[in-house]
Amino acid sequence: MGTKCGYVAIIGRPNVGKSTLMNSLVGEKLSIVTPKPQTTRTRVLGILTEDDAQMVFLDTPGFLRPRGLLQEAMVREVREGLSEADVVLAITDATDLERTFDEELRELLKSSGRPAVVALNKMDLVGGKEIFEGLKWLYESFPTEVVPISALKGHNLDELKKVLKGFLPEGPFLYPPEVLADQPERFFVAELIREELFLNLGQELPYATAVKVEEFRERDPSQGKTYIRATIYVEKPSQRGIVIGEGGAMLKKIGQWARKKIEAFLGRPVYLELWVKVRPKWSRKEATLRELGYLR
Ligand SMILES: Nc1nc2c(ncn2[C@@H]2O[C@H](COP(=O)(O)OP(=O)(O)OP(=O)(O)O)[C@@H](O)[C@H]2O)c(=O)[nH]1
Ligand SMILES: [Mg+2]
Repeated sequence: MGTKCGYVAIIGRPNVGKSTLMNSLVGEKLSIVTPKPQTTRTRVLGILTEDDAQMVFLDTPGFLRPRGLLQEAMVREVREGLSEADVVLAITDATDLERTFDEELRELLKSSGRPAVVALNKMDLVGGKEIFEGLKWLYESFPTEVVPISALKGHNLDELKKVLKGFLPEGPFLYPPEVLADQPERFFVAELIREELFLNLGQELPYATAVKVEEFRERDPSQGKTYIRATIYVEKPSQRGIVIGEGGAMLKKIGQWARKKIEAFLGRPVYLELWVKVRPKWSRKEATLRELGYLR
C-alpha cells in the first residue's frame, strides 16, 4: 500500500491554541505556548509520522491586521504557511467562536484555494450544548469538515488526525519517520527564552523583547555541558531595567526557568548566560527583523 504525506498549515486568530495543538499532535514541545496572544512569531514545523502517513504541520503566528513591521512579517508567515499547505487546519476558540472565526478569516481560507478543516478548540471549557451549537454555526458559516477538540487535554485528536489524513496526497515521506522538527537547536533555545519572557513580564513588555543566541558550543565535552550565551533585546533603557529586575532578580528567574526547559529539550546540561541590550526600535527595522529570523 502506498504512503500519504503532506503539509498541514495550522492557522487562526491569536491565542486560540494553535501551538498547543501542534505540540500535542507531534508529542513534543516544539512551539512555545503562553496565555498571551501573539506568542508565535514565525512558522514552526512539526512532523507526525504514523504508519502509512506523514503530516508535516506548520504552526503559524495568530492572524491579525498588522500594525508595524514585525506584525507584517508575522502575517507573511501565515500566508507563506498557507501557500505551502496541502490542507489548512483552521483553529477556533469555543469560548469566543464568532471572533475567532470571523469573515476575514473565512476569506483567508477561501482565497487560499486549499481544502480546509475547521477545529473547534477548547471544547473542555464549554458544555455539550454549546459544542453542538458551535459546530452547527461553524458548519453553516463555512461548510467543510468541522471537528471539536481540546488541544490541551488531547480530546478527539485521533478523529482530527483521521480527517486530516483524508486530505493528504499520496506520496513518499519527506522526512525520516524519527524526525520531529527541522529547525536548528538554536532556534528552540531562543524560543524557550522568549517563552519565559512572555510568562514573566507583564503588560506590553514581552512584545518589546526578542532573543538572539550568540554562542552555542560544547564548552567541556568531558562534562557534556553546553554553553549558551544569548542576548535579550528590548527597545528602551527602562525596559532593560524591568527585565533585569531588582538586584538582577527577574533576569535570574527567567534564566533559571529557561535553562530547565532548554535542558529538557536538548537532553543535556546547559550553562546559560543571558544579557539584556537596548536596541531602539528593533521591531521596526527590516535588517534587525532579518537578523532575528522574523523575516526570511
Ligand atoms: N482550556 C484550554 N486551553 C487551551 C487549549 N488549547 C490552548 N489552550 C490555552 O490557550 C492559550 C494559548 O495557547 P497557544 O497554543 O499559545 O495559542 P496560539 O494560537 O498558538 O497563540 P499565538 O501563538 O499567540 O497566536 C494557552 O494558555 C493554552 O494553554 C484547550 O484545548 N483548552
Ligand atoms: Mg502560537
